[in-house]
Amino acid sequence: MTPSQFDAWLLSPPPLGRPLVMGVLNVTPDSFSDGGRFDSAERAAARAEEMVAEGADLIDVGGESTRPGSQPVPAEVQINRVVPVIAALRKQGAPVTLSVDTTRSAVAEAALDAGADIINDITAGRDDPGLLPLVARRRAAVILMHMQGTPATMQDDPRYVDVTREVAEFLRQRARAAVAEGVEERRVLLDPGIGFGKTTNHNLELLRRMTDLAALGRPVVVGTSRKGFIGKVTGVTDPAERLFGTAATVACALANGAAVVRVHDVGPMSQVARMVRAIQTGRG
Ligand code: HH2
Repeated sequence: MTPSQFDAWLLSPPPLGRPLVMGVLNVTPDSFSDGGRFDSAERAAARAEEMVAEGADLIDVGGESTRPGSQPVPAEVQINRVVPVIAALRKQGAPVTLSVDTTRSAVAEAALDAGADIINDITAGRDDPGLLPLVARRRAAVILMHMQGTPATMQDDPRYVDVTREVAEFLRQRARAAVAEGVEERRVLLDPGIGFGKTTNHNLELLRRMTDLAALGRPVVVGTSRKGFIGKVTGVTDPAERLFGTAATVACALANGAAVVRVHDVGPMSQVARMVRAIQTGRG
């Protein structure tokens, strides 16, 4: 999907339009499931091209692992990792919309300069006060994600009274904050942050009650791919082997109103997305 097609999609996301598949491209040495695989810009760009051929509408390029227990990566290091990949993809003219997974405005700005379209901020603009004003100035799109705590400590003892209600309320407030900073409302996407300060049961409940998040009126992005709670439920310890568990979560999220699924296994999950859509619309 080209950036202008994505812009048009923002005006009619699901349930009117089709759901999108976002491919994960971690240019990091230490990501939990694909760390170290794409350690040069050429290799990473080739993987992105492969994901587009497999059906990715969007590619999310990240230069910082945020797995439980991880530490922040300096902005210069993130820039050196993500900018060459974004620049290479733009030079090759890949028909894809590019997102950058960062909480730092310096990284976001360098990525936008290189041709990124979306800023994916797992702190929803809370880490760096310059991030939302930058998104507003550049008329970019932004993904605002919920997280309890920080990656270093978030899985220590996450607690909620009503996880879906609390996540929904947080996302509503952060969307309002983004708009107050000048971000156009139609360019705001929301994400419950599966696995970010949540137990297995919290994650399962969020998937079950996804309709409550879709009711916020903005496209909901969901990232369950290969995550630990799938291993807990299925007993599959190797993240790369969690394909079927991931497929179940993707189908469930989409059936319950999610608009974008963020996945590593783009080919299989594109099939899942197409199948769910066919069931929903009654058109094969
Ligand atoms: N999950 C991860 C990273 N970024 N962004 C959004 N919006 N939603 C998510 O669920 C999400 C995210 C973690 O997964 P991954 O990138 O595969 O691993 P790591 O953080 O170890 O690089």
